[in-house]
Amino acid sequence: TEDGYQWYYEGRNGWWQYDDRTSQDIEEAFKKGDKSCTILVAGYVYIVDLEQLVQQRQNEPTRCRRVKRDLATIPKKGVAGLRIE
Ligand code: V3L
Repeated sequence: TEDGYQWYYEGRNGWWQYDDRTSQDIEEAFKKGDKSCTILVAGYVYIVDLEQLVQQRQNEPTRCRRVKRDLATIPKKGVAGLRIE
């Protein structure tokens, strides 16, 4: 985002940055004070719970990952599954 923050979801041993568009959508919901935000990932609907700070696939609550808002400059695994190397 413009103020240098991004949204991340948890991987096995680090954090993945959301793709830019999704990160912007989550940020918009966050700034509005929404409790949750619906996103689409590879054809699946996920709910980002902005109070619990988790994302969950709709109707599949076992598919749950922590999420966080942090500086764009933190170490990360990559963006939306594409590794940085
Ligand atoms: N953006 C992109 N892909 C996602 C997202 C998202 N917000 N959420 C889930 N997936 P689940 P390591 C992740 C993918 O939670 O080695 C990473 O992006 C998810 O991809 O059970 O464990 C990597 O590509 C997974 O492939 O619904 O850190 C991959 O895991 C699939 O959706 C491995 O990362 C099911 O996730």
